[in-house]
Amino acid sequence: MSSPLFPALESPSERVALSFGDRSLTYAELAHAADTLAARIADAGRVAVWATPALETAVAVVAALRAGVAAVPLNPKSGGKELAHILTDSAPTAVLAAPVDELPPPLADLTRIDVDVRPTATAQTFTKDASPEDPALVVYTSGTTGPPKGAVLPRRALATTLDGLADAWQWTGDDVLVHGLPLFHVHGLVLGMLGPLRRGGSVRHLGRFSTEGVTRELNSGATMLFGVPTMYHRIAQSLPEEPELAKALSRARLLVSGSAALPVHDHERITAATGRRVVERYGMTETLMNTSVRADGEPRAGTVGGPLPGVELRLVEEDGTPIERFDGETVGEIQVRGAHLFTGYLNRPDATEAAFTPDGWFRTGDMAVRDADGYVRIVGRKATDLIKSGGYKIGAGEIENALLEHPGVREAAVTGEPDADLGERIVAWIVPEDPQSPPGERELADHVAGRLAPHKRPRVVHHLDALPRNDMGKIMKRSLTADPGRSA
Ligand code: MCA
Ligand code: AMP
Repeated sequence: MSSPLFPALESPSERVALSFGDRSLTYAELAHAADTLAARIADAGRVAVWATPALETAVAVVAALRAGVAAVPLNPKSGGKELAHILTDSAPTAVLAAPVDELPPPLADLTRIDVDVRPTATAQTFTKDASPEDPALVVYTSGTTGPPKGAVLPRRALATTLDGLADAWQWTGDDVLVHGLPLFHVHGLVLGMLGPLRRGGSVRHLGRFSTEGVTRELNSGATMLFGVPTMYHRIAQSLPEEPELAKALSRARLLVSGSAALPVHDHERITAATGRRVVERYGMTETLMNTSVRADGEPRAGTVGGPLPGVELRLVEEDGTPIERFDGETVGEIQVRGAHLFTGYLNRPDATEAAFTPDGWFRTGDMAVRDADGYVRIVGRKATDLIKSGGYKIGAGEIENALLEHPGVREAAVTGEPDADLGERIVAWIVPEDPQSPPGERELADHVAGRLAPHKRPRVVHHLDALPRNDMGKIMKRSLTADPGRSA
């Protein structure tokens, strides 16, 4: 029999496993709730999970994993178009949701299973002998063009990445993690929720991120904080006015940032106010975690540390030749190999094949250099059409397609520009159908937010007479730069 993903659920204790505000579950309660649900969904094939930041989401995902059934976490703020795509593509047999959740129309045709976090039925243990290669999760992630693709993450990838992080961070069952990350992406769900459960530790979810919540939890026993750079930026901004926040952070055993680069200025402000250094790790939906600065290693702002246990990492030239130099200046694409990788994109053998080299290395598209000691510094991305905003990866093409569906839009191009809070903000360049009454910024933002998701909405809209194109008719995005004279 393969080893269980959550050893602490095999002989569950009265220790608190999860809490969301004043709602919490011990390991014994979690085992009871998850196994009762697991028995119900054991033959479901694949289930969707309405991934609100609530106990029910955690119970639903743990139940699916116990039942050996793949779970597809859904962003509850997904717009109709995005949701319809994910449902058609992943074809779940049921959706798991909290009894209080109202589900939007695209989910109406699906069998709904309410998640009961305190079932009255007699406790029963449910374990299925799932294989390490069986899919555990299907997580949707944006590419440069087209709708999001479902990355199929097998059980061994989850186990490999969480055990690699445990090694790098000396992460144990004594740790209490606090975070306010969404539960429909790898960062919040795999690292932030399944991570503590695999260690037999605790997680306290803030519901939504706030510096007050971070202060409260770190001052009352939490030992670790996970966040995206936008959250650490907001912490750095708040430190001068919130002395309690500085005290709380200085108590933490480990502060971890990921999903995008944390600017050195924010690293420095946090260290100056708290004496603590934020540790960065680097990952991707398809690869889970690749590198991290170790808890006992030298923290160096601007680097993401070295490869985690079990991860092979190389930099390659444009033509695929591996770069052997560790000189801190030769830039190459990061490629990775190992048991932490996904198995492929659901229903997209073409995209899966393109993502790997013939000898099995995954092409991340991230460009980096390596220092003499192997620390990786990410310096950019191959594709300019991928935008990282608030830690979310957003494809320009997906937003352009949504904008083109607005009747007032004739042509559209989307770019990212630097933003102190979000890292990058989404900028839309629009040629209106009627230059006399172009659609406004708010109208276009609502249009995109309603179809895709609010984090994909443009934050700035520029109106143009025509998009700059080269002789081949291709839009020259690099020449789209803010010119106050033509701003909407
Ligand atoms: C605003 N809102 C709207 C509209 N405008 N709703 C509908 N229509 C509109 N036009 C709502 C938003 O939904 C949001 O609601 C609120 O108004 C504020 O919006 P926004 O400014 O976008 O949010 P924010 O508060 O600034 O969010 C910042 C954030 C967020 C909290 C940092 O970006 C975030 O949670 N980021 C985490 C991303 C993440 O986990 N990425 C991991 C993927 P409400 O406040 O109710 O939501 S990467 C990954 O997994 C890899 C493996 C890795 O390495 O980690
Ligand atoms: P996603 O596809 O949403 O999982 O995002 C993965 C991408 O986030 C990676 O390919 C990187 O570009 C970026 N990323 C994640 N962690 C970091 C980090 N610590 N520093 C810089 N970029 C990061």
